[in-house]
Order: sequence, then structure tokens, then C-alpha cells
Amino acid sequence: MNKIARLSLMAAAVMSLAACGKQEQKTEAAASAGASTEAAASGETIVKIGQVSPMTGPIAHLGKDNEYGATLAIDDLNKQGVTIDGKKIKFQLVSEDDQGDPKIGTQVAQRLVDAGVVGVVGHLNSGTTIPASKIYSDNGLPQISPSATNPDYTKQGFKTTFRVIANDVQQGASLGDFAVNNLKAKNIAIVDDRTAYGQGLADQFEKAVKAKGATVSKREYTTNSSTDFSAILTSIKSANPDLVFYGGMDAQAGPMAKQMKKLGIKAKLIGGDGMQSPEFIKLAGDAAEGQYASICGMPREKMPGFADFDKKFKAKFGTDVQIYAPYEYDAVNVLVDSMRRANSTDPKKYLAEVGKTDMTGVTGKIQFDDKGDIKNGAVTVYEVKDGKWVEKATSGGAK
Ligand code: ABU
Repeated sequence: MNKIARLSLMAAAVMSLAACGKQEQKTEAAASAGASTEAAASGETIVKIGQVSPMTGPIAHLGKDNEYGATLAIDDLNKQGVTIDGKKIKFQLVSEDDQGDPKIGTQVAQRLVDAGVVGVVGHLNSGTTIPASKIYSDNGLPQISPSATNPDYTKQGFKTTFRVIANDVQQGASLGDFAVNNLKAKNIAIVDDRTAYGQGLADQFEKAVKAKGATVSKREYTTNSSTDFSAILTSIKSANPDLVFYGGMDAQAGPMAKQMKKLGIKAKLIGGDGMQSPEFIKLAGDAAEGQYASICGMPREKMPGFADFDKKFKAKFGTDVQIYAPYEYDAVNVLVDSMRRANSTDPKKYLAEVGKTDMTGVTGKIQFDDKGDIKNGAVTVYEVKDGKWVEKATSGGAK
């Protein structure tokens, strides 16, 4: 080899080493900025998916349940192996705690955008999901809530908002129908927690029962951090209702059922999806028996993938599914299914595919209407019998 050739080889080697160094720097910088990047060792491309729920506070058990659902979905996808646009993808969950607080909800939404997530599953509460949705919309990020049921979420005209459960227009109507037609309630008291979810659902329920001829003799209010309801329950007792409706979450509904029993209120308690959890039964103790609550989906027993999901969930996390974990699992899969169809993990390219989703998940058939609401959403009412939630009636659902 002549001198010129040797010098050229040495120069090429130096340039190649420099390029490697640069690539490593770029990878580290991108990783610290949170952007999607090559995983140095395996050659996989890391794609980040955000999830937000309250993981501290009174409904932390529900927030963890959502996070577990997303974790299971990501683990399953990574085990299966997903290749998009010729790249082997490794999905990574970026989980945030919004504490169920609308202000913190928008702060963590911005943090997820800055972290470079390509889509978001969440938030849990309507009160956080709605304000955060503007941030995701402004940044073109698909957002799928597994649990927020306030109808306003999908009414804002954003192209990025989706939910995989029925909303409170459907839920309020189904609960109202069940209260009047099945339970034969005529004199109803209503309590709500003044949140976007609790108040919104209570309004829908009130409209539905009044339309069916029932009387609402009391309308009382509490908060989503209260645990003592003696004053409002004493006022309700004086109206002698045959049914009490609660718009709010299990953390309040459990103690409320207990305190109703203690005060000698004979009326049944009924509520929406926020109280249909094992936690409600635990908190209410023997006062849980005979109480009612709905879920915004088909009965779990009839969900195509629930039995298998439930087994995997218990084996991995050593705890029962609370409420939304299977919907969270499906929401992650809707995002990834859309990426596959678009052959891209870039939200600019795969967002259009989310609205065209047509898949069967753990919870059933998932298709979206023009606003991003699930088509043919079902609502199922359950009753606590022998310490377990038992299906009583289902309305809607895909044919
Ligand atoms: N859907 C009940 C719990 C979440 C929410 O909508 O606030």
C-alpha cells in the first residue's frame, strides 16, 4: 500500500471514530431530551408513549390500575416485537401523576410533550382530561382516554381526542332508565362531587329520571376529597327517598354507603363507573351489599379478552383489576395499531389512522365516530351480591 493509500485509510478510520462519537452524543442528547431515539445496544428504536392518571391522592388505586393496564400493553407489544417502517420498535411508557388536579394535569401534559412522547393514554379524570386535551391538540398528539366520560371532552373540535368507553350522555340515560324501570324509583335524591365528571353525570341522570316521571326531591353536593357525609345524608333522610344517586368516585361512594347504613337510610345507592370497583366494596364493607353502579362498556364477563387479561394482570401485579385497566390496555393498542397502519410512529403521519381504527380489543370492538367517541358504546349496570359486582342490565354495544 502506498503512502497516499495509507493516509486515506487512516483519515477514514479517524472520521468513522468521530462519527461514532457524534452518534453516541446525539443518542444521549436525544435520550435526555426524551425524544424517540435508537437504543444503542440492541439497534431498536425507542418510541415513547405517555400515560397520565392520579397516582397520589384519594383515587391513587385507580391511577395505578390505569398505569398497570398501559404497562401490560407495552410489555406484550415489546414481547411480540413490533416493526414499523423497517425499524424494530421498543415501546417505552412515560408515566405521569396529575393528582386528579386540572392545573397539574396541564403541567404534566406539557412535560409529556417536552419528553417527546408520540401519543398519550389518559388522563383518568374528565376534569384533567379536558384542559390537557388542548395541549395535546396544539402539539398534534393523539390522546385516548380510557376513562374520562364527560361528553365535552370530544366536543371541542380537536382532531386528537378519542375515548374507548361510552360517555355520560349514554351512561346517565342508562342509569336513569334502570332506576325508574328496573328499580321502580319514584322519589330520588342526588349527590355529586362538583367535578366535571360527578356533576355532569348527575345532571344527565336527573334529566333522564325526570323525563321518565320520577321526582328529584333533594340535590346535594360534596367534594372529591370529602369523607364525612353526615350533614347531607341527614338532609336526604328527611326527604325519605327510595333511591340515592351519587355522581363521583369510589373513594367517596364507599364511605357514603357506610354512613347511609349507619343513619338508617333504607334507600339503595346507585352511581356511575367511578364507583364500580373492588375498592368501593372494601370501603363500604357490609353496606356495599345491594348497591348499584354502572360501567361504560360491555359486561366484563362478555368482553372478548377480559378473562385472559385478568389472569395476566393478577399474575404480574398481584392485585385485582379496579376499573379502567383493560380500557387503558386497549387504548395503547389503538395507538400502536394506528402506527402500524400508517407505517410510521410520527404523530403527524399516524394521527389520521387513529380515527379509522377498526379493531377488537380486550374490551370489545373499537371504532370511533367523527368526534372520537367510541361507536356503539355499551353501558352495563351491576349490583353488589355476596361481596361481588354482578351484572344486572346492559344497553347499547356493537351488534
Ligand atoms: N368516568 C368516571 C371517572 C373519570 C372521569 O370521567 O372523571
